[in-house]
Amino acid sequence: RGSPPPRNPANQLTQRQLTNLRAPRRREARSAHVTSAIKASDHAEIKHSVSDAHVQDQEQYAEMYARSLEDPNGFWRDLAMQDFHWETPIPEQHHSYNFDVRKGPVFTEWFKGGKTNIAYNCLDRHVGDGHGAQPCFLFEGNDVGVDGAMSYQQVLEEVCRVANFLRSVGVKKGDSVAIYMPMVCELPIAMLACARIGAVHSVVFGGFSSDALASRIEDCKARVLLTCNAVKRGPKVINLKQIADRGCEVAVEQGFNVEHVLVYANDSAESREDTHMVPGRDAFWQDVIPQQASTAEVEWMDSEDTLFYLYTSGSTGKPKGVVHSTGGFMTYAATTFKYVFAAQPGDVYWCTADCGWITGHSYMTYGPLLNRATQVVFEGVPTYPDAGRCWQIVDKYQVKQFYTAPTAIRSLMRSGAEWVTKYDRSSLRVLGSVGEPINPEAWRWYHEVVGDGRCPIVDTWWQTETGGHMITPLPGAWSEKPGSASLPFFGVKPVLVDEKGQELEGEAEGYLCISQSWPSNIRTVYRDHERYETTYFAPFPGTYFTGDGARRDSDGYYWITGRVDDVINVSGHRIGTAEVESALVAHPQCAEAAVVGYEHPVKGQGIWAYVTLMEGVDSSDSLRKELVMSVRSQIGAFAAPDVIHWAPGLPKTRSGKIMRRVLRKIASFEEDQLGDTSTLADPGVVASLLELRGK
Ligand code: 6R9
Repeated sequence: RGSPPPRNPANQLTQRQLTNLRAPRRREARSAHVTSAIKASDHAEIKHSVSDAHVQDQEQYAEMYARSLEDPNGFWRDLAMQDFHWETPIPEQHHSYNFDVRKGPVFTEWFKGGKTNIAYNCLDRHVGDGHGAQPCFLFEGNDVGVDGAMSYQQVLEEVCRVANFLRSVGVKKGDSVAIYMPMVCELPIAMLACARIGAVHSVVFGGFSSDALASRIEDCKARVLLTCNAVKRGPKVINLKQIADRGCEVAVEQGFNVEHVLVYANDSAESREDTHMVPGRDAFWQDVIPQQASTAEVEWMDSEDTLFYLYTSGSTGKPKGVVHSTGGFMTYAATTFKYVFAAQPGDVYWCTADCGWITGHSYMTYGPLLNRATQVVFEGVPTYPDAGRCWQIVDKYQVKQFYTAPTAIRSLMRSGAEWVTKYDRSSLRVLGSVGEPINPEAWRWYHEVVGDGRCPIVDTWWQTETGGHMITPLPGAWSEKPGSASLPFFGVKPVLVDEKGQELEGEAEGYLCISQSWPSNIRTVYRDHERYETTYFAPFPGTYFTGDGARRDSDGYYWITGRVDDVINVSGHRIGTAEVESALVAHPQCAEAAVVGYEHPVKGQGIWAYVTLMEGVDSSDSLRKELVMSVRSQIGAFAAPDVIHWAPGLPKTRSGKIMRRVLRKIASFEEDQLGDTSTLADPGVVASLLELRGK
């Protein structure tokens, strides 16, 4: 294994790769240099006052927070009963859990015995209260001028029709349904239709490849797939149906058969006549859904019945199917939405996330509708047709709360303030950030340019596994510090621990864990409860381990320092290094691969792949492209490595473990800080990697 040091010019990093690397690097929010930059800004506090916020000051918060930890059973029962319809009321005692692996199996129950339905609470409840005519979705297409609106009444009727269709093809409570769609209103409608009949949705982000789709379909055994013929993203047309068809074929090769495919015809991207349909399996949404009845019986669900699976990447192995249940998720998503966005019924809210990720579940589909918001559904990308698109949409719909990822802020920031200031943003009240640490520079631009210094920034830290916001400012309730997620939400008890699991008090930096159950914590990993326990509960017994590091300052504010495991966060997308490595090694000429993250000026982190070729194989630009292609086809374009670094050998310990720390230092041009390399089996490897990287 391993080829001799390559000699041709193609071996070095390409000019393009180098140009990407040489872009100014931001160290503020990560790595060792970070702490001092952050520390210096500890005192740069900004305080807003928000007249209609639900929590007015830190005193009120402290009181509610204390009760939420002391009496979780009562605190959350009161909120859940007061805000939602329960067909069977929640029993007085409804909550129990065990987070301690030493004391037996880990489990969580909230509102157990209460029966409800989340789709009913999102739609029927508001329509029944006389709000049927209120706009529910404001659709903004990829191309300027393509738009539309749907009222709560219309969404309810469409959800019922889709629910009836699903029932007509045999979907019952507890069955899995896969959804692979772009950001059109029919995507949240499809999710709500599943929830209405008790089917478990598994949404697969539209950027995933056919292989990734197939493995998710196969893992959750979804016999029904809802998809779309095509979508326009900026100037590009993406043929989703072709990818979905291939995904179904791959599933069949793995022994699993998708029986029904419902295809929403997105005529603005591709005409129906051009869409390939499989007779007996496929039907167009527009042909079969209008024929269904516009009312459908609700399936009353026990609070602990599963609402959805969402696959997410971890440090090792294949993606995990994160399981969320009905009542806890509903209550927590709705309550966080209300408090964190200072939301009032009827507010116009816009989250740029895709429903394929958790943010699109909690803060697109469910949280806003549970609070009767009117929300913008945007099919396109923030930079098309130009860098002013987001602010044009904010202006057009008079958006009050805007929620996006730091990567989008950084990319828009580069285009200049004039794209922002030419539009009216006076409707904005709260600006949110999610997905990765926001560097103070981007924070200030967001605050000063986008929000004219008027709007609080809610930097919300949370995860697929947590179901909702965990550490976040509440608008106006306390001062914000650029780059800090600040304080825990109700019911959340963060702890910082050292490597030995010792809890650290006061000002400290360590591994971030959560020591009490909150209503929407992950219930299990689908079909792998053991993996659930070993990943989240075994590392620091008695707590849920987040995989993130954090620092707590003298005011008790938390500063998330990023993942401490082998997960890379590219533009807010979680990518497991092991997944990318296995996609690279699947190429017949690749002997070994090791992937690390490095700082990227726009994406937050980029993907740097070290590749060792098979004996006798020469590196070349075309091989580089094939390797990138291999990742695109097995995972998706968003996981494509930014850098392929030819590696005659990888730095390993004598026991054969790859020293990723060394690879990270080389990728960040910090070879002066390699640290102790004396345990390397072959110390010469480092020099040859540096030579092949260039200066
Ligand atoms: C919601 C979501 C989770 C990981 C998480 C952390 C990072 C998310 C953040 C943040 C710093 C924030 N993350 N929000 N880091 N500040 N405000 O993104 O879920 O896709 O599961 O990613 O994202 O590293 O562990 P998910």
